[in-house]
Amino acid sequence: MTNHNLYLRLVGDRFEKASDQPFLITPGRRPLLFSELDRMTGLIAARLQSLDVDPGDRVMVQVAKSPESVLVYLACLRVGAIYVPLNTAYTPAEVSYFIADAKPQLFICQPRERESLFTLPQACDVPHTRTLGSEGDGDLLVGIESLAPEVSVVEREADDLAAILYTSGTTGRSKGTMLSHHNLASNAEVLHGYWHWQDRYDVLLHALPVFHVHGLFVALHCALLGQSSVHFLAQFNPDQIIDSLPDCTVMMGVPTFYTRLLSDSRLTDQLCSKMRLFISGSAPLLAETHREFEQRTGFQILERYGMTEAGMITSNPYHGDRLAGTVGFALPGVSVRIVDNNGDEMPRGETGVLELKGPNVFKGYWQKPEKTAAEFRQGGWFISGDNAIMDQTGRISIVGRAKDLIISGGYNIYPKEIEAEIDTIPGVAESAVVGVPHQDFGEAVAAIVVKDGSRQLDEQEIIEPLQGRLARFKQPKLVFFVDELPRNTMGKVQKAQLRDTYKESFSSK
Ligand code: MLC
Ligand code: AMP
Repeated sequence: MTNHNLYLRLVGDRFEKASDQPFLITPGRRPLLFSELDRMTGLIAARLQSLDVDPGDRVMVQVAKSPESVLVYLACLRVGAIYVPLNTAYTPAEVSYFIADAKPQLFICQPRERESLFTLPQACDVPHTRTLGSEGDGDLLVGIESLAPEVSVVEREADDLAAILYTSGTTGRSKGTMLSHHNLASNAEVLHGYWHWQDRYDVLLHALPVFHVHGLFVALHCALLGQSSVHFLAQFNPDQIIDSLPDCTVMMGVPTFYTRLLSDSRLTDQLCSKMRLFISGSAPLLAETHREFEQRTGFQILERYGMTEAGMITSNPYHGDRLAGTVGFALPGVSVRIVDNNGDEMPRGETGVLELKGPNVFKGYWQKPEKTAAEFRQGGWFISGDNAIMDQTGRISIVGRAKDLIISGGYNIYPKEIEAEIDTIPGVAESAVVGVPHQDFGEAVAAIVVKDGSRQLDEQEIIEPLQGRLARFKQPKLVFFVDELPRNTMGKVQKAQLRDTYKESFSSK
């Protein structure tokens, strides 16, 4: 049998001759070298095995971005475990749901979170818990050097799962997106080719979080396939970005990265003299940002479109026009069509819902066969929930969302989840949550609340009870009180009308 383990494609024995080329360069720390990857992941694999992590077991992590966190991901692949990364902003209440759903064999959290997380009843059922800090501290790696490194790479079939990433749903509760070794390998290989990765030459500027598709798979897989050094920054910090840019050739970011860079006078074409490619995705890039960035630096940002369930789906071309406001063409091997509500294909140039098929499309939602079935049409087309137009040449523009979703600074927020929490607050009759334009985050969360008249309520009294229940980035940045919510004749809340009413809310602040 061919071993389809993604680890073999990404690392394997490819770096035996890499000598001392740095892989992850982290400010203030010794770089992690390519030549160390095999041994280090072998040691961590041995630690995972000593904690009874078997192939197919889930390893859930909620840890700071660090070279060690990447090594843990690769070691999980190596032993055939399923990697389940969580946003570090999630509260213990949110984490508790993920633990109950994924039932991990091992949960790894930040040292300072251990106390609060492990008072949760769900956490008590996890066979093993360990900690990992941003400097590689914590008990996961203690004494690791004395272990005999695992030398093998567990055999995996193409469809075996490599990772589960949680995405919220329109019904509120998050679903685990099951991604196979082949889903991830095929997408990585396509991107490496499509973006003309320059092996052993490119240097990647990486300031994204590593618990989502963008920072974890798109960025790191390209770097590993291309044996590229990576400036691995804990988060988006303008000073560190400005310091790193002169040494880098490729940057990947969400639109907020680009608008923040544009507001920094230190961003010049000279600073970018070694750069060859700026990539944007995860949220719509304003045409104005695209234009201003080109004027300032001479670079046309390459915008691509993707989602957790399918990795990258379309991309503007490397050579040829990178048109502002479009996300380019279906990637090689990926089929895209635009359909109406019945699944009938729309004529070119007309708006419909984007559907897709290909080796990148996920294996379904973890233990939710009905939810999975509902997202696929006959013939295996996955319904993206994004409204799009395809022109005569096959070029795609994303023009809105059929799904009720807010994208804020590249993070997805499902209104239903926030509304459900607000509706439990005494004095609230009902609420509607919408995304409204925000200069920094693209969209930000606004809550429109109807009181039940039983008590006085102000903005703080809505936000305060959400602390500890919802991650900060999901909490409303503005609250409005109204007598009633606008509804259509079917009784459905008119979110479009609310978005329109409050569209200037942040610009007037
Ligand atoms: C932070 N905050 C946010 C926020 N990020 N609020 C709304 N939306 C966000 N995205 C809040 C914090 O809770 C805090 O609130 C305040 O804003 C400042 O926080 P911060 O930590 O200083 O923010 P910062 O580090 O500047 O982070 C902003 C950011 C970050 C945009 C750089 O959110 C980010 O890196 N986003 C990228 C997300 C990403 O990788 N998405 C890819 C998904 S994959 P307070 O009240 O406490 O002050 C995907 C598929 C695909 O979508 O196609 O790629
Ligand atoms: P996620 O669920 O985090 O994977 O987010 C996926 C969603 O992000 C997609 O369904 C789109 O709505 C949105 N998205 C990703 N890239 C782009 C883009 N370039 N332009 C517009 N929306 C995007």
